[in-house]
Amino acid sequence: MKRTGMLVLCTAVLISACAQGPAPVAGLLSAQGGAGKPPTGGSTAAARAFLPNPVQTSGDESLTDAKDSASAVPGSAYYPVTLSHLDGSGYLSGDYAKVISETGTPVYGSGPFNFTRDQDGFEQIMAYFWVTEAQKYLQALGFGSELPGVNNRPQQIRVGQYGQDNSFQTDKQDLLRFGKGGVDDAEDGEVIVHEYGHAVQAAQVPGFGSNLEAGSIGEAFGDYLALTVADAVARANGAPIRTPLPCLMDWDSTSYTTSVPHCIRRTDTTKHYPESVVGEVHADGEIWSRALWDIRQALGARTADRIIVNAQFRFTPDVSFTAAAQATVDTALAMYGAATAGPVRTAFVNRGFLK
Ligand SMILES: [Ca+2]
Ligand SMILES: [Ca+2]
Ligand SMILES: [Ca+2]
Ligand SMILES: [Zn+2]
Repeated sequence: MKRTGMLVLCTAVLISACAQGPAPVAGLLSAQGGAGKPPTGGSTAAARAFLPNPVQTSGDESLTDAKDSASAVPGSAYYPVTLSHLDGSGYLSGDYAKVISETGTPVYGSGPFNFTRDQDGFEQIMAYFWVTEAQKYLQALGFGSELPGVNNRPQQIRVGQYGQDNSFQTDKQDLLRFGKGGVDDAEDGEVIVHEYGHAVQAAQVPGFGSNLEAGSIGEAFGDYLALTVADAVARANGAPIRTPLPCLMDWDSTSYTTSVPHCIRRTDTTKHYPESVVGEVHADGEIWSRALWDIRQALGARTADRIIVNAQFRFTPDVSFTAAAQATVDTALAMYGAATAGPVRTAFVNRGFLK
């Protein structure tokens, strides 16, 4: 998904999670493919992960990367989880996620995988876990059964080979890449799910995000999906939520933000269209994500998320804010009727997208 020049904005250190980046290296080689170890046959494995990150679960905004040291994060930040939908090869390859290359030795075996953050395997586990959980969340909403599927196939992932503080998705090769700048990007589940959000949209609308407004909707949806998936997964696994839910990437952003709480962006700003537009997709995305947040507050996560994701099938690659807002209202009306469409419309009117 190569966008026009004005939208390739993923170089600044502040833009840790991004839709775009340089074209990936050609010729994907699976590290697993040539390893030749025997299959383990297991479809699940025990592991430890951040849910979604150590700042959100501890509430400790003073945590810092300390050069990827294990001692920078307390052991209580690691939660026991179950990796699922593995293909039995013994590698991090399964129905919805496939780690195709990585820094260090590919994770292999039947588990338990109890890595710490200084070990390369930790980010591999995080990427596999969070991508798989995000797809499972979408399926639990009905996508792939009652509703059309959204990216319900093995999502290829590269972990830790991109040296900048940036992660991105490209639909050209259906690939997510996670960088290692500052806090390793794949140590924050909200970074991982944000990038997966781009893959979801690209699967729904090939080439999505070809202009400023559609690109902004893309960044907003990535943030929103990160928030709602992380909320559900944290609750399901007994992890506390000690930072504001609208605060994204609490851990990754400790590397490049000074104010507390550390957030790369938020979904509860007062930005308003058109006067808040600055012409940058991440910044302008905060206008859209506030509308999504308000829909969630009004309708609850499940109903809101079903509407928000289902509406995206109606988007075009260059959809405008106004057209996307109207499509979302129309989707709510078709799925649930006027009483539910009303609050959806109100959320977009309050942001200036609809009159
Ligand atoms: Ca690390
Ligand atoms: Ca980072
Ligand atoms: Ca967060
Ligand atoms: Zn992005």
